[in-house]
Amino acid sequence: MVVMFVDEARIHLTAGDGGAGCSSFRREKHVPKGGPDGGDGGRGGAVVLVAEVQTSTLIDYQFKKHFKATRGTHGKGSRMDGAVGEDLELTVPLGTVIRDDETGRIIADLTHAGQKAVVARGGHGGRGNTHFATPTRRAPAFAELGEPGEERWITLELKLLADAALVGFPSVGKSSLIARMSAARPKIADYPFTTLVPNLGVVKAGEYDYVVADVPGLIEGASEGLGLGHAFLRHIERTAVILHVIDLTGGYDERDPIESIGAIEAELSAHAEDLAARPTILIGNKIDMEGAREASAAVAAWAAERERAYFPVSAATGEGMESMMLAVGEVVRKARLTMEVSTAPYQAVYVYSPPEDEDLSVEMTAPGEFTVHGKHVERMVVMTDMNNDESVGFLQRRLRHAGVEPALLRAGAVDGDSITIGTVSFDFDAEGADEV
Ligand SMILES: Nc1nc2c(ncn2[C@@H]2O[C@H](COP(=O)(O)OP(=O)(O)OP(=O)(O)O)[C@@H](O)[C@H]2O)c(=O)[nH]1
Ligand SMILES: [Mg+2]
Repeated sequence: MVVMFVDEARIHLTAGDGGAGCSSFRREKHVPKGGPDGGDGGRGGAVVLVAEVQTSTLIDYQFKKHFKATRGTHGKGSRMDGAVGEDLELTVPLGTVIRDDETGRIIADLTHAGQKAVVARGGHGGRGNTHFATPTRRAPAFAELGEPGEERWITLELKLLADAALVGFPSVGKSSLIARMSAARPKIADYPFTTLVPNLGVVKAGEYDYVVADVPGLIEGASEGLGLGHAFLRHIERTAVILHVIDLTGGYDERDPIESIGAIEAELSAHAEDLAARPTILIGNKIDMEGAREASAAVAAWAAERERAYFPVSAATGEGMESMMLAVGEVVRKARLTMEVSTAPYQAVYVYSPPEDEDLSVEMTAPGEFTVHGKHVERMVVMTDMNNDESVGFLQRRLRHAGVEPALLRAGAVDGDSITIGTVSFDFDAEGADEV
């Protein structure tokens, strides 16, 4: 049995808007009106999710919910193009599934280190007026607006595997420790085998975050199936780091703390050889209790002789917890460095954007009212400066070119009907469109 629990976060992403194109004309001495020289707007930055080994939880996304990439800057005269907006990269743990909230569709499943998913695409920059010059229109006094960046709510979902497991005899305080280290709230009681199923908690300590499992107490013979034995030793197999907890008071069966270390380690290595070689941190718990400091000094000396990491703590008072949690974070970080990493650098698994050549369609929403759908035409509209007659005229021709007018006529639209494309509505004027 491998215990997993699901970490989830819902976040809102906004890609950068494209910068507007510029409408400008060359100015030279003695030349009354030079040709158009407006530069293009820069593309907006995208929001990109990157799978990273050193991130193991979605904890960062529990607090901050809104993320925005920078916009492209506007074009300028003298054919100066605007700067491209910077992509915003958000790191997520390996195994993060990204879902689009609106459609429920899976956008990406990032399983390898370095994999990237463009989740919100930056808007195109508007074209400057140089692009609209033709032999018959030498001085186009309009430019395109920038396209707004994509924006969406997504849900991140991660099935967690523990980085570290708290192991030890019953009642040493494993559940009390996870309760101190994380938001996990397992049952704690002064009798052995309180914990029957593992609990997982997300720990945040300094710059580290990692997942800790609190597993049922082990007893001698666990490796042969005694107690809750086998099932949980199997679980420990999958964790990179072992947090071996000892009760400095001797615990319910008055066991010598140092002897108890050997007893548990014998069970671990009897179960699987390599468990004994796993990075291990010894945690002496209940330092607040009578006689515990003397016992701790003995364990500390024993550990120092063997160059083993040892931290005396109290889950009850919090003493020693912070430095122990930081040390665990560091060992987990090192353990992750040896994890397999995809050799393919920066592989984009999925670029979120519907195909550009999506079919154009016309929908009658009410008698005399029509809505035109189509990514391409919607983009034309949103990038048009509606306050500029010349650019509106240009839009009309482009729409006709894209087949909007025949599609409207086929759908039964007549002069004067209300037409909506994206955010803009206007009256249908088939005749007028012809004249432009
Ligand atoms: N004084 C003191 N008591 C503690 C401390 N940590 C745990 N305890 C007590 O020790 C008892 C056992 O604690 P648990 O956290 O349930 O121990 P456990 O290791 O999870 O036990 P099992 O789930 O049965 O294996 C409880 O009565 C706790 O209140 C501590 O640091 N100081
Ligand atoms: Mg417990």
